[in-house]
Amino acid sequence: MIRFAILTLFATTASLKAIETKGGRPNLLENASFMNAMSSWNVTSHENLGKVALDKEIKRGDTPSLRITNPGASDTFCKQSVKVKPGMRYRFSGYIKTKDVVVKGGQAANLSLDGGYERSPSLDGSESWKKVEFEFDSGPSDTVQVGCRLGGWFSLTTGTAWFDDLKLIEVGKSRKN
Ligand SMILES: [Ca+2]
Repeated sequence: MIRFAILTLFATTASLKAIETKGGRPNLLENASFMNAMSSWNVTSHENLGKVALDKEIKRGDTPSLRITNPGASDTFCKQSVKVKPGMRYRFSGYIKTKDVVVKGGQAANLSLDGGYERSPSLDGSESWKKVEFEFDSGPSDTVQVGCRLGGWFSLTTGTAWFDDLKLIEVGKSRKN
């Protein structure tokens, strides 16, 4: 009975993965649409001001979205560690919706690569779902951290942003080589 349960769980996980990778290159992110709550995602927030939660009402598709709220000016980053190949180029895309986002500096709601300034276009104000994306090079790294961000380096932001249906794919060799 236990063995059957484990096999069933495995089969379910495998089929969810298949859905996420449907249509083109494999999505390197785990739990990219927040179907498994906060599994694989970790939160950092400047002065611990940000609040991160799943939203079952405002979402894309059947699974919840991720909601980040900065009640005070903060940089809140919900990110995941992903194994990559050195010297390759990657594209990170996803959907963002905003409400009352006010920037105290450069960056509003965006998708970000940790450890620098590489990020998607950022959205402020109150906007409906919009797709954003950017490409980056892995350089010498074999692991990167990417994720959903309200704020940025030296950029503190207030308001609420929702994130959903994220995708990280390999697009080819780095153009920097
Ligand atoms: Ca979702």
